[in-house]
Amino acid sequence: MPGLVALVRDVSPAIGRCELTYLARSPIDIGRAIEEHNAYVVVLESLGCRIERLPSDDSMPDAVFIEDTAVVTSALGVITRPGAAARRAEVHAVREALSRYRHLVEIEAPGTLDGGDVVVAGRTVLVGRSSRTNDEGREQLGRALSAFGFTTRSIGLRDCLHLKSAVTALDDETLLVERRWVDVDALAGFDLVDVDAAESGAANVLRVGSTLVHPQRFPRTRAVLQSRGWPVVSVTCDELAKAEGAVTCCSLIVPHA
Ligand code: CIR
Repeated sequence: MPGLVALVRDVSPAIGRCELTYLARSPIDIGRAIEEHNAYVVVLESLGCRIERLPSDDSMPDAVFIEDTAVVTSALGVITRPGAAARRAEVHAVREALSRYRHLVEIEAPGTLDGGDVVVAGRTVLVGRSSRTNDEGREQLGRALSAFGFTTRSIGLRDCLHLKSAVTALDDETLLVERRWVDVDALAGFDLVDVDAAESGAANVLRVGSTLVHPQRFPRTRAVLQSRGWPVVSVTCDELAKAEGAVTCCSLIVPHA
């Protein structure tokens, strides 16, 4: 029977030195960050994922945000070249783990691409024009995936780190959006569900099968999703949010035969 693997990575003891773009640095309680991350992993397990947990160390402050190191589609895995030079060594362990489930290609210099900038919805791949992902990285991804029938669209962003801060897929036709942060005209053809206007940051939702994993601190947007029939499981990710992380960034969900 087809299953799901969730690749996750431990919280680094050096997470206090994480990359920051929009937030001022504030102290991260590592014990609480680890507890939150463990609880997130338990939720993924409860949704049917087999967990593969990679270690981290103090040379990789942002390693827990494993999403940025790869893009996983049904056809292919793409190992990224993260836009933050300090994060590039994170890809090695992920390459090794993912190679057991997918044929892999790599984004090569001078291309940069963060997995957080890539939303796969059906056969459409939305790629954010962020400070982490450049034209060359986007084009390399588009070329690799076009061979498998995927169409790539470039999406303009503002005021947020990654495309997935502003847009995630609820299903193959429907996107959850924070329209203040994204060029919605570029999302033509999709059904759009808006986050609650009081909840900036609530557009980052993780799909696991048909269930949505969403931060508990956004109850109004959760109510919107539930009123439209989506099952939602809430998780706490307040400490990792101080490192500009959210729910999608802490796993790579890999369907496998
Ligand atoms: C960074 O700036 O790279 C990390 N501190 C946060 C990355 C979050 N990644 C994601 O949302 N995909």
